[in-house]
Amino acid sequence: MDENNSQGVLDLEFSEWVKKIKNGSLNVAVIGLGRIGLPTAVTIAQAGLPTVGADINADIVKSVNSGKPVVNDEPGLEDVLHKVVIKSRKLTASTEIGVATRDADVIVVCLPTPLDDDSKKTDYQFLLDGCSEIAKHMRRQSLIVIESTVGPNIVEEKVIPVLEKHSGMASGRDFGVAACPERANPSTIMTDFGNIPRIVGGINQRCTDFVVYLYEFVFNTSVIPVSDCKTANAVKVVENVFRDVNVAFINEMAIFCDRMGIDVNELIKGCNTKYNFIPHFPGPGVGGPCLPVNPYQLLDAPEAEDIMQVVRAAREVNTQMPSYVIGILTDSLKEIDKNHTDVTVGILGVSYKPNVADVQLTPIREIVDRLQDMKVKSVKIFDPFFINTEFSGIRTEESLELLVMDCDVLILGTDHDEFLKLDYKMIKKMMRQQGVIIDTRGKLPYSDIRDAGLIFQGIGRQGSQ
Ligand code: SAJ
Repeated sequence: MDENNSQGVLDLEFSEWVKKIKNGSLNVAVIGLGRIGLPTAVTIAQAGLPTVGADINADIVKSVNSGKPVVNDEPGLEDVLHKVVIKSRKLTASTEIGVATRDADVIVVCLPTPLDDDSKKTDYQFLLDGCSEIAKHMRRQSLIVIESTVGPNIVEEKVIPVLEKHSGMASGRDFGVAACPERANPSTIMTDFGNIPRIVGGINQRCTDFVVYLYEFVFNTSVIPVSDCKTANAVKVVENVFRDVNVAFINEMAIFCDRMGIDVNELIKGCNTKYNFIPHFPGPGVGGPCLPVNPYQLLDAPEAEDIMQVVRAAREVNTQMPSYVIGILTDSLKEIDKNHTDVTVGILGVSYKPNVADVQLTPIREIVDRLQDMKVKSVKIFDPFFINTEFSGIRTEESLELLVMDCDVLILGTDHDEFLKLDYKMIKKMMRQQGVIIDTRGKLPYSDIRDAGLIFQGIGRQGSQ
């Protein structure tokens, strides 16, 4: 066969595909070496497959080729990266997508699909630009796997047309496509790969079957085949929208509890004695790279235009929770007869979820911004994962003590383990007169707080006796 028609992997019999994987001669490219792409690339290389990563960021490429990750808050990543770059030399990285894809049999795409905060529309430009570059260099009969989280309609309606347009090839006939959206969680990615099943849907059965086998081999987890790309992508966004809706539900129940004088923690505990109740917990809003983004990817689909009221309402509820926290603060200041311009507010924790160093779309940012807009006397921040850094224009404190000193109000923004066992008698001494503690996570011991002579407030906690 001439160069253009040299046999590609999709020409192989399934048994030959299996053999190529087992003997480590399947060449893989991973496009995008970020939170998901780098752990993905090192795991593929660790399975013995020659892997070339590509990233637009030269610093990332340089650090990968030196065997060191730029971001080192993924346990287990550095060891494997060092092994596959320095020892087995199965992984190299380049800033050129063409370099990564020109010899690749399989091209795994892990490019970002961020939410544009103003328009609430997902920005697919990074993904589509990457795919047009891949298209210019990819080999005939290569297999493209989209791992980026996209709306259910995006691979079929946007990605495949770009790949066809810039390659001059036809999907199905000349190259294969499958969707295998990532499901690993920031900070536990390397272990999640082996623990969380993967969902794979291809443009035809051959693509699905080939990717199912490859991902079972590489990630050593169960891989569930589904009918097509849109089904695989729908699974990913729907499982997270389900979570966003449930969080919104319990947030609204917490507001109801405040009006009723019921302790929402007691309510949840009671409901959870029923076998089919799934507990979720009220908070100051929903942050992170997934839950605040995935609903809009669902709502972006034209087919969602006149439906999905529940999904829309859930977003409304969750995005107004920072305002609800500010309302609790202003009510508390009335209770202690203090004007907000005279008070210093301390924020305990800014990460979007506990025990991680990640402020992506954290709801605490809106709370801090609102406090500054209100012109409170001063806002102080302490987060053990962000010591002496800048957050919303404020330099974070170096210690909990420096935060608490002379504060009138403390707001628990993130339930980091460090904040769950505080000495409230000490805190009472360090705060100004009649200190207030606002627990936005329902995790603090309200009786200890009250016994120490501090005022306790929370979301849905008016009924806490
Ligand atoms: N949240 C609540 N109440 C809850 C649960 C979550 O307010 O009952 C808030 C959290 O504080 C956070 C946001 O929602 O701000 C998201 O929380 P999350 O636990 O869902 O954390 P994420 O964003 O890291 O979610 C990821 C998701 N994984 C992927 O999309 C690959 C999610 O599906 C997982 O359930 C979650 O990790 C996990 O289990 O750790």
